[in-house]
Formats: sequence, structure tokens, C-alpha cells
Amino acid sequence: MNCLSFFICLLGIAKAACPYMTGEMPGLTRRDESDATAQTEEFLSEFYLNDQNAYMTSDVGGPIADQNSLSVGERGPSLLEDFIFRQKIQRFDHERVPERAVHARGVGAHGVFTSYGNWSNLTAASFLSAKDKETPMFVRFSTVAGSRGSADTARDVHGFSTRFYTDEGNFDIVGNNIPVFFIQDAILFPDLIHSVKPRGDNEIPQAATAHDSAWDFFSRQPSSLHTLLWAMAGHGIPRSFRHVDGFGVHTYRLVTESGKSKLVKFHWKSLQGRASFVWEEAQQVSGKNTDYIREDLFDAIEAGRFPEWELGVQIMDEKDQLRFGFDLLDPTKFVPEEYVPVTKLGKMQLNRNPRNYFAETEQVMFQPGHIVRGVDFTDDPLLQGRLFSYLDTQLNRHGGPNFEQLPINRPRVPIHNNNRDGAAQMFIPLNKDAYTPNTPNNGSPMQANQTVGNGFFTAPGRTVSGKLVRNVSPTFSDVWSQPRLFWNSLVPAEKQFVVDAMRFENANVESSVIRSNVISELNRVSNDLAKRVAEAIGVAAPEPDPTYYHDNTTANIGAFGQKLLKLEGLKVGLLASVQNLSSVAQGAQLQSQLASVGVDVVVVGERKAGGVNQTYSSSDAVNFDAVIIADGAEALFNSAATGTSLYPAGRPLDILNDAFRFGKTVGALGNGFAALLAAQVPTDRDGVYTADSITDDFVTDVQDGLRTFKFLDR
Ligand code: HDE
Repeated sequence: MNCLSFFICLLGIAKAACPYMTGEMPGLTRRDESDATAQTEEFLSEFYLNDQNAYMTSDVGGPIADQNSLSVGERGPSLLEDFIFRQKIQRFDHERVPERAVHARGVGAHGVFTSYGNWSNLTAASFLSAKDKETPMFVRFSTVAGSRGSADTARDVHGFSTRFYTDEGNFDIVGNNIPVFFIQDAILFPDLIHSVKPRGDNEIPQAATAHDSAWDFFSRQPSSLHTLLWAMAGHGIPRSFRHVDGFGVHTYRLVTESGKSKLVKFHWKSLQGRASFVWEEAQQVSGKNTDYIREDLFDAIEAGRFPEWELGVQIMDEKDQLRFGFDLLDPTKFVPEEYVPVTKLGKMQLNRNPRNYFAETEQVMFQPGHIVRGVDFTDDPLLQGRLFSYLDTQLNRHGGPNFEQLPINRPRVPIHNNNRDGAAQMFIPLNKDAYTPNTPNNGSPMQANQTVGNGFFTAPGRTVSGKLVRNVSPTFSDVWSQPRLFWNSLVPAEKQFVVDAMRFENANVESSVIRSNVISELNRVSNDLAKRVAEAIGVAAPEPDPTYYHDNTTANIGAFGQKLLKLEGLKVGLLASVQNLSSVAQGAQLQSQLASVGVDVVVVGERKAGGVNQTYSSSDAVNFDAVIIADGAEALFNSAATGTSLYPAGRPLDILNDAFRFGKTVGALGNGFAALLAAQVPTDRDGVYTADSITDDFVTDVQDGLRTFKFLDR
């Protein structure tokens, strides 16, 4: 019996006893009929609880009507014997589990991985063994510092955790959207996190690094400079999770069936392209819609606009560990693609939202230690520390060792071992002799090896020996050359973006000593950067500190500067007026022109009326990726026309102004042009388009503007 039917059988028994529990989910439409998607549905549906047409019961199955507590007389005290009251309140009291110590805020989705080929020359991993082979996946994206209810658009590194439910067990790549990390040794992780988390006394600020302790740590621990620069660039405030790349960060090993190994860096390349907010915009979104990015992913998947990423690897020889001028075991370094190109192994598509946030997204427990045959670790000291931490934190979150049995964590293959008992054991093990070697059970479960049972193996070539030391490897010591490479490679507008971010963050740092330390460290990366930040934060401009200065660059590294690959799910706001219904009608016309690229047009009017999707009272520039004024809506932008109580004074004008200064595509149709003049939007700037009506050229311009996504020179 395979594992799946074993679960089904177990649950079959449970179902017979609990008629309210059925596997049917009315209303479910399956949009993708791939095998892996069907497998996910089949697997998870066994755990669905469907309340349709069922009587309410207690947790132990008795039907109940629990509207009131049991009391003595109409006005008397409640009774302790009221088991219905006790159960309901007790379950409520215990609803919360500890949130993740980091990456508490997140969003998850199911998906499918499809291999581009048979990669057995590189790895024995079975999910990569054949072209078109499909593997079910679950993915969780997150921010790091904020707590579970924090705003999506906080400036932060973003988590990119992926799980493959392979036919040889679960494989997780628990990565980030930035290819490097702040520290080189896991023992510093609590220090890093304590410094970025809120202050000990007043628990302020939430989900923000703009405070003394964070910049104290960054400046005293210069290994953090590289990741810091990435986070201060556009990568820290992505437009959505659909628009980020992912990185495994550490160097891993791939091992073939015959034991040959290669070193690899994992990459997830977004097939939507990369896009980011600007800071003012991100801050506004934080206030207006805390769930902006979670909503974006959920809505895109609901609409059948399934986001996709390609999994790639940079493949390096074991002997190349020090070849590139840094140590491949050092997680503060990335391998420029000019040195080693990325080989694309397959594609992930996210095509199904979770049914229950807690059961799936909150209870999924990723571990860098979840590897499969054909993948192996390296001695990267950060990775080695993570192998302990995730298991440990998950014991704390779940309250016991059986968290791998939760539906979202279960592998889709049978489990056989002698691990036993613990809180919330979900299986009924039949083997009464849970030890090895074992005579009564004929040795079962048997031990697999490479020839029998397809056993797991460690790369045979791995050897280690040496004296015990407590220090950072001297091969990790240059932590300034790569941040400089990153800085050199940004387009000027993104350099300014980094400068602005550093100015904002450090202007919130009270200690002048810390601000001065920050400038000293930035100066080791770039005198230009250090001077530009220094002048805004009250620190004297430093003289160059050129030990690590160089002029090297690498391509395609910023969040800006390359066009989007897909426009799906982007939103154009058409600012119209119900005083002139032809302006409202332009919405449908524009929508029909943009539908083929998956862009949604949202018509904004003074009040809800036919054709109006949103009112000015609930709209802001941050709701849209581009803003267009309809022909006939111009009267609303005349500052004298604010005498209405339907929306805050000046609102239509603010939407236009903000859209322009946030670098968005802006357009005007016909007499809508007057609104651009009223808003003093320079009509000759890139990304500002005008036309008499919705012509093909106008639509092409708008699409092109959306592809550029941000016009940062405003
Ligand atoms: Fe994590 N990290 N981390 N981290 N991390 C956790 O594990 C930790 C690091 C990352 O969506 C925790 O289950 C240590 C690097 C992601 O559920 C915890 C160190 C990278 C997620 C933990 C690191 C990451 C986590 C908290 C230094 C990118 C979210 C909850 C050695 C390659 C996973 C949990 C999810 C979560 C520890 C460094 C990414 C506390 C000790 C480097 C995406 O165990």
C-alpha cells in the first residue's frame, strides 16, 4: 500500500465515524489539469472539513446548539459542567501558536514544477530525472523582521521558500530574494535579528530597520554591508512577490548516481520580470493596504494568471571553491553570471491558493535540512547552523516532534521508520518492534542504500579534517569588494535610490557615533556613496578609503533597468467623471485593448455608478501601476472644483501627482490633457503619454510604459 492510500484508508475510518467530514469541496474548479496539480488536490482533499448541510457538533461529534451558556435560572451563574462552553472557549484560548521568530509575515501558494530535461548527468534527484516530469510544490514568500500582522511593504529582505514534494521525499530550497546574507557564521544570527527587531523597552519600531540598533550592528559587523546594499536598493521593496527572483544563497552540492558531485548556487528567475516600489509609495501602501502584496498573489492565482519562475543553477567544480577571488563557502558572496552562467533546469508555476491560511501557510515548516538523494550540503558555516535552527524552531512552534505529519508537511511518499510517539502522533504504527537491527520483523523497515532501496547518500567525495578552531576563515575576510561590485553595477537612478534609502534610515538613527560608523563602513565600499549619505545625516564627508575600490561591474543585478516580461495583473486607473458618462465608457474601451496582456482597467468616479469600479473616496495612486485621465474628466482636476463632500478635497489631483512622482506611467485622453497641466505634470517626460482618443499607438505606449514600470528620474 502506498502512503497516499494509507492516509486515505486512515481517514476513511475517521470519516465513517464523523459524517460531517467529507472529502468533497463544492464550488472548486480545477484550472490546471496537470498530474501534479491533481495529485495535490487528491492528497489535500482527504483532509478537508466541509460544513455544508451539516449540523454543528462538539469536537467529539455530538450535535449541539451552542448559542447560550448553561446557567442556573435566567439570571443565575454559569455552570462549570457546561462542556460546550468550556470546549469552545478553550479552543479559542489555544488558537495561537508562536509566530515564526523571523519571516513571520508571509503568503503561500501551491504549484507545480516541470523539469526541462533529464539532468541525471548532474544529480540523482528524481524530480529532475526526465523532461516534463512534474512535481507538486508549495511556496511561501515573506518579509523577515515584521511580526505576523505587519505591513507587506516594509523595506526588508524577502523570503522565498520552496518545497518540492518529490517522489523520493520533500526537498526544500529555503531562500531569499537577495543572493547574499548579512553574516558568515550562524552563531551571529540572534545578534543580527535582535538588532533589527523592535527595541527591548517599548517594542518600537515594527518591521523597520530605521533605528539605532540595526545600524549599529550593520556598521560594527561589515559582513552585513553587501546584503544591506541590496536591501536598500529596489530589492527591499518589491512591487509584489510575483516580481522577485529567488536565491538559495549558500553553495550546495548536486551529486549523481555514480557519486560525482558539483557545487551549485540555486536561482529562481521570475518570468514576470522584476519590479519595485519607490519608498514614498511603499510607505503609503503600508498605511492604505497592509495586505497589498499578499492580495496581489492571491488575486493573480484566483484570476488564473499563474506566476512562473525558472529554476536555474550555476554549476562549479569542487576544485573551484576559491577560484573566483572569494570563497564559495562564504554566504556574503554571489557568483557573477559572467563567471558562471545560470543553467535553467525547469519551471515552477503557482496555480492554486491555499484553502486555509493557518492549516497550510502558517503550519508549513521549511527546512534547509530537507534534502533528497542527489542534493548535499557544503561546509558553509551559515548553512550548517541553519540545519539545526529550523528543526529546533519548529519543535517550539508545533509543541512536539510530529509536525512533519501535518498535511502540508507530509511527504507524498510512504514513511517507514522507528521514530515513535510524541504529542499529536497521527499514525497508528503497526510494527511493535520499533528498533534496528530487528529479528521478529524480519529487519523491516529495512535499511536502504544506493543499490538496494534507492537509499540516501552523502557525496562520497566529502572529506573534512583539521584542528578545532573558533574563528572566521581568512578566505572570508574581504567583505567590501562585492558590495562595491553591486554599487558599481547599478544604474544611476537606482544608486540615488540607495542613497535616499540610507539617508532615510540613518536620519532616524539618534546616535551620532553610529551614524559616523556607518559612513566609515560605506566609505570602504565607495567614497561617492559615503559622501552622498553623509551630507544628509550630519556627518563630515570622508576622504576616500580606497583599499577595496575597483571599477568592475556585473550585468542585470539591480531591481530597475530591465523591462518587465509580462504585464499580467497590473492595474491601470482610469480617472473618469460620472458628470460625463462618455469618460466612464472609455474604461470598457481601454480594457478591451489591454485585456490581451492581462492588464486590468479600474474606472474611478465620484460615486458608485454603472461602469465605475472605485470611488475617489477610496482611491489613491498606490492602487494603480499607471494612471490615465479620461477625456471629459478634466473638470475634476481644477482646484476650484473641490467643493464636493464625496471625496477628500484635492483627491483626483493627488492621485495624478502621486502617480507621476512615484514614477508610474501617466496618460491623458483628449481634454484630459488639461488635468496634466493643472497638476503641473511635465508632458514631455518619459512615461507621460497623451492622445486624442484610445488609439493603437496610445495603447502601445501605455504597455511600453508599464513594461518599463518605473521612471525613476522624476
Ligand atoms: Fe532563516 N530562519 N535563518 N534564513 N529563513 C527561519 O525557521 C535562521 C537565513 C529563511 O517561509 C526560521 O521555520 C538562522 C538565510 C526563510 O516558513 C528560523 C540563520 C536565509 C524563512 C531561521 C538563517 C534564510 C526562514 C524561523 C543563520 C536565505 C521562512 C521560522 C544561520 C537563504 C521560512 C522557521 C518559511 C525562517 C533561522 C539565515 C531564509 C528561526 C539561524 C541565509 C525564507 O529557524
